Amino acid sequence: MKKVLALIAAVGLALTAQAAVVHTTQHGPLSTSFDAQIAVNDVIAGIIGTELPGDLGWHPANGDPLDKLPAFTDGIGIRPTGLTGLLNDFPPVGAPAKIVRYDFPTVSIAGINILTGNNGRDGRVFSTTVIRYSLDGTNFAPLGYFQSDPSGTINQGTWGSTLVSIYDDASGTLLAGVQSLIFELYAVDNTGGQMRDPFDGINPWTGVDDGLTAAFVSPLVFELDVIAVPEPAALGLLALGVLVLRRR
Ligand SMILES: [Ca+2]
Ligand SMILES: [Ca+2]
Ligand SMILES: [Ca+2]
Repeated sequence: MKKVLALIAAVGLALTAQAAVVHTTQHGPLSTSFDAQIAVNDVIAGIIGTELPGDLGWHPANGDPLDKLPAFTDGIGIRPTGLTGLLNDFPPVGAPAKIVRYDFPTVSIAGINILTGNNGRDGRVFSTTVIRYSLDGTNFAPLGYFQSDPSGTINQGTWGSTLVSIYDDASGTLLAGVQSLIFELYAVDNTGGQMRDPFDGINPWTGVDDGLTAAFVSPLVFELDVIAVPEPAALGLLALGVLVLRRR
């Protein structure tokens, strides 16, 4: 019996290994273009994250408390201040500008969305994020490195927002049994509206040198959405709803 279980576990691991974590990027012309897609009842909705050692606080211009940690999970996009979620510039090369942790009751996650943007429609609309997850609240493993656009992409007046969606291309479950996430949010730009990775030389996540000096201008992070896998009960209701619709 133990051998069978071990075999099942091994097959499960093999299947998991084949599935790939991927991300897609959408851009909108306005800073508000994706407001209707912001999740309001997601896993971390309303949770105030914990800033971890190495966190660089906020851009000096970002002075409204509601534009800081609460903004990441308040279910709305850019606020009238125009400075919502603006991270600090000039992080050390290779280091994030902000490191924030979220803890929640154990859940399976279907996807993670990162919404950034700027009324100024410049390089601050991009995002680069490393996400780590924990099944026990203590030990963390990397989910991956997610750069919204290829290095060298230039935004000068075209895009006001960026929605990065992270999911598993072979499963409705991105992460099972998770109780903590860490978001490491990096600088993205060089003041010229040009997306760059946060490294000089080889990017340790991609293995590629983008040939550009490290980004030092940080994004405005409007929202972090962590979407749970629908509960079986909800799926049942959904199926029932489909049945009812079909009968009509
Ligand atoms: Ca928000
Ligand atoms: Ca949300
Ligand atoms: Ca570089």
